[in-house]
Amino acid sequence: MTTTAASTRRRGASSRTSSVVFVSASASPKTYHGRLDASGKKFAVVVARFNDLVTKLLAEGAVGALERHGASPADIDVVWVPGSFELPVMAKTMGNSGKYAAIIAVGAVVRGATTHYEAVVSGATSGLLSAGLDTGVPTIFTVLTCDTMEQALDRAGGKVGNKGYEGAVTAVEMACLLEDLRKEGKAK
Ligand code: INI
Repeated sequence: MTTTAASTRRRGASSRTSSVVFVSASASPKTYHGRLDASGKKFAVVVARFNDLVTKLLAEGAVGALERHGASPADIDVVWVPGSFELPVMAKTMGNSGKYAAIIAVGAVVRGATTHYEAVVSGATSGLLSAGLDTGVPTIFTVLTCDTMEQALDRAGGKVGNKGYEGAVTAVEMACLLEDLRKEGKAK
């Protein structure tokens, strides 16, 4: 927007109050939005086997979303680990391979079924955050943390959608954003 003495007057200010003319630069910021194009990129879906009634559905949702956005099935690796606590080490080591545009970590921790709910949740949460930060590979947190199995199933293709699908869309968006920024030397 350009501010001139005339426009200041139109807004009701006296022309005597200011003799300064402000002219702002008209260039607009360059804005980046992640495209949703998974073609030509490799993705890993790392899935916890614990509560696999739920995680199988989340993983299917994730793979479905990747393919729907253009990923070739041959470019998707699905790796099963014992539980959510094991997700971070796998995400980190696979991320370090440099092969993947993003990693989707899938798990389901259900409070009712365990006394070490907090330990598993906090290990998975902080571990996956560190994995992403350490590798620079978007590491998507698709670990359900629910009070009951019913709540988990609701989020695995039930009435609250499929969080695996949503996680994979986030992965594609982040992968495309980083690709675009790296092309311009704006991200490493
Ligand atoms: N792992 C889960 O992914 N979800 C759970 O609900 C869960 N519970 O209930 O204990 C769980 N435990 C296993 C854990 O992730 C590790 O595999 C185990 O502690 C060995 O490191």
